[in-house]
Amino acid sequence: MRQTWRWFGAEDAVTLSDIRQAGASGIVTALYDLPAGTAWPIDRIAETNSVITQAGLTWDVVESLPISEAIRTDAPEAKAHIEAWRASARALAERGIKVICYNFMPVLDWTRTDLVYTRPSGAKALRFDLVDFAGFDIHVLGRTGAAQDYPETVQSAANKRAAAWTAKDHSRLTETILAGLPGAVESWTLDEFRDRLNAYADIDADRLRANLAKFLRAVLPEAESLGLRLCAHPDDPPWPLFGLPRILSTHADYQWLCDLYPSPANGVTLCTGSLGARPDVDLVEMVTALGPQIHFLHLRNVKRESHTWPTSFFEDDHLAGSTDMIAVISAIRDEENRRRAEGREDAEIPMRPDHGQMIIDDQLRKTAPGYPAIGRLKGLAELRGAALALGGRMT
Ligand SMILES: [Mn+2]
Repeated sequence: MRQTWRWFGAEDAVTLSDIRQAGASGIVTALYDLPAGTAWPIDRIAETNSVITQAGLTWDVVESLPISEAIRTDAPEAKAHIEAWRASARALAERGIKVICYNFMPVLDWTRTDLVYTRPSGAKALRFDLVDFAGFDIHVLGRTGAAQDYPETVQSAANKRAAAWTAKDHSRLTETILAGLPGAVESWTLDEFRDRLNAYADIDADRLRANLAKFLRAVLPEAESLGLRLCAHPDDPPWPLFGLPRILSTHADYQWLCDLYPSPANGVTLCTGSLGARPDVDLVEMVTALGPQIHFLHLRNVKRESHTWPTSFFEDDHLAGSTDMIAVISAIRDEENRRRAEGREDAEIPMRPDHGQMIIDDQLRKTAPGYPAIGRLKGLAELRGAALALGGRMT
């Protein structure tokens, strides 16, 4: 595996030097200040690339080249936004950046209810508490029909818990849950959020799939000719939230994606943390079945609290949690060996330790939720050790 690290640019409190010291050799970044639907200027790409290269690292993966809500909903601006996306992809290819991660989650990106869930050790983790989430949906947001989206036991626990919430609890939950929204967290109000949800009133999973297919058919032929490898990140958590459809949550969803347009350009970001929140996803089976299409790996481990979904979970240590990470790494090693035997130039799959707990000095340094320096360094070191012990290659 190629050891990469997500870097949020010059504003990131975790510097490129920190990243090298952690043992990573590749960078995963994007032009985060440009809104979805904007074509990325080639000089901005070149400038970022040069800062990374000067630090002795390489820009291996773009995460993400964002897909606008207009594209997801097939609104009138979709055509122009797809053209802008293609222009950005062309500009990236021209600078030699070939792996582009994207997601197709409506409105919300990843969603958690607690960003500082304290573990017995004192480490702080990200957590999704299903009862808190249901309580927020039913009683704070007050979404019509929300209650029936949850099992009865969850509904009644949520009703009981929400009855004791203060105004402070309401704003803490609102801020935390809306923190997964791309863009400025502070500027989102519940009313704006409701407007965003309303844009999907007529969009079910089938329509969302049709919109993804339309986008892919527009971008993949050119991406393929440029040697780009697009890779779709799974939904996080991998089930519908707030009545919104989600279409990249299971192995079958990914099989649909790969079958839609078989091409090296049409690939997968295998995020063991997102997919691992579902007990019916077998990650080793996914690595084996979709191996040739896996262009990017996010290794992270969640601890599920029930054997069904939806479920509460928290982000555990990289080698702990509900996913057998050693088995996943073995399957990845086999896929990389297969690629080497085939002579594929992308035999080493870029991998990043996806999230880490806040440990030691992380709690003194302001970083994006899930992206502290030392917690991720620890995760990367454990993953590297496991991969090497299993006979994998780490670059
Ligand atoms: Mn991920």
